[in-house]
Amino acid sequence: MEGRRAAARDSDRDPVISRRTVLGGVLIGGAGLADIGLWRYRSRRDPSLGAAGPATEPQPLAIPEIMDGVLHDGLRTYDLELRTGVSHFFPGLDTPTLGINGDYLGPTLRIQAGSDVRINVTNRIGAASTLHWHGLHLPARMDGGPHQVIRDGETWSPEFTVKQRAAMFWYHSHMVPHTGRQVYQGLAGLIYVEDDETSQLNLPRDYGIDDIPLVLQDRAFNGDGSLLYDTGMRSRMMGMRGDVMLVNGTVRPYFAAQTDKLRLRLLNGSNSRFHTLGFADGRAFFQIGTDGGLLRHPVETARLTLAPGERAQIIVNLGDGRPAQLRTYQTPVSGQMGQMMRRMMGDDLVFDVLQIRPEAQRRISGPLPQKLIALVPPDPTRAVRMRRFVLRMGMMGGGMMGGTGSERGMMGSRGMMGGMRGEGGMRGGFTINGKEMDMNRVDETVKVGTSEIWQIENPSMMAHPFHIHDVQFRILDRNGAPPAPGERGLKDTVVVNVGERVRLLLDFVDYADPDRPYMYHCHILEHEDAGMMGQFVVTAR
Ligand SMILES: [Cu+2]
Repeated sequence: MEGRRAAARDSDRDPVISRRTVLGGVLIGGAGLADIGLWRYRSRRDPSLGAAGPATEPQPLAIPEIMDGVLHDGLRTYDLELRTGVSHFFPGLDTPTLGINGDYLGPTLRIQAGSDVRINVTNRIGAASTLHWHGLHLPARMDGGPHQVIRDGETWSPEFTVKQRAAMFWYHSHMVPHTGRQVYQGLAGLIYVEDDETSQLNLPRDYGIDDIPLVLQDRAFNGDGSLLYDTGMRSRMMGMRGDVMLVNGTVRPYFAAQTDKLRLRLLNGSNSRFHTLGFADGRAFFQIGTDGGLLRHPVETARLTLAPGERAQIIVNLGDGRPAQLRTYQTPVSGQMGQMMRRMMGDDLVFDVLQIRPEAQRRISGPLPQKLIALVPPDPTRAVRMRRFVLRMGMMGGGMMGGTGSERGMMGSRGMMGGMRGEGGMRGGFTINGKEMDMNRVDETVKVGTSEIWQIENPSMMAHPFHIHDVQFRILDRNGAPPAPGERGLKDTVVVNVGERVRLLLDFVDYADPDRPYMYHCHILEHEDAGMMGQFVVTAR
């Protein structure tokens, strides 16, 4: 679905104003090309195709194939192949893409918790890549991070035990400094972990029927239909953004619901754009899960913000039989500077995500359980130490929101136009604790069997989603205040807003390996590629 501006203030200059219709009292439009933002990305389409591009008819939502693997040598075995492909996001236009066992994205791996698995990953994309199991707790050498490179033509076969609560995880390329480009082109897929505790709950669980995965990705396109991935300074700094929303690779999807409740498993699979979700008719829904598991209780809400890398599970009630339009809204930002940055980033675009069409005959799902899973509140007293992580952006994005004198001094020494590395090729700017990512440097060493508090601080001018490999952590507080109810579950990615200090509690329960590091990084992929990443090892006590 084409992005549109949240405000209609420029509608009279909008060449596609005639496409706008009123649905559920909310202005829905095909805008996206009419651009007033200073730096906003927009697709470059062939003018003969019309201003909003060729695809304006709703398409059935694509559901990724589910893959249960086969038992082989006592291991549940999954075969994945990274491929080049051609996708048809718009009728009559070929889009070269990357996919896993297909043209774009990959199958959903369904795994029972406790299983021993082997995943054979064969790379046939013509370039080196990796596949990282985002959110899974496993040995560092199985993690699929930047140290587990799979060269073109090779197969990598990690084996590990799945030690998770039931949740939706995902896998994606982690091929620094090309992670942003490879994920953008399609190297990502989902993992469903099931367990007995969650399976006993009365929750929708028919994959593709009432348990629906939704991978949200904004993309920009060139006039010939190819993906537009920009490596210029602006996309390095703000992260790559587009004006077309793909949901499981579908432009403007609809879904015919056969049940009166839907469980939506949402992944923000965008490179950099935050998505704040809600329904056009204002209906509330229940959040039941976070990144790494279910919540203790359903949390009723009308809005949910997901940063890149974050997941959530929600239950939508369709008992009234009315169509429900899932869409995005502006993500709240604070202060005038935040507003200005948002305009510059094109962050005032909002999107239709999914049109849900309840069928006349619907299966009754029964009441939503009031209690979900057992989850004890995090206990910070068991932490043996605290570590600080200060996220900083170079150029105009850093150091202007406070921080210590020495931090400002460091900014000054880099200069306002220090340049950046990553695909853009330049260096400087994106740091954690003043350091850019270095594959040959271990930044932190933690002891197995201990718990720690990690305090993530953001003195930069943008919110950053901080992702930590190896662990599912808990959020203790944000600037001293307890986390929102929807964040009180297991997390592997946490938003650190401008000026915030977020404290996390991490348990390092096993898998000591002094030689192979895990990563922690910003999940804005262009920031990660530019150096906002560090490495830690877990060592024996
Ligand atoms: Cu970032």
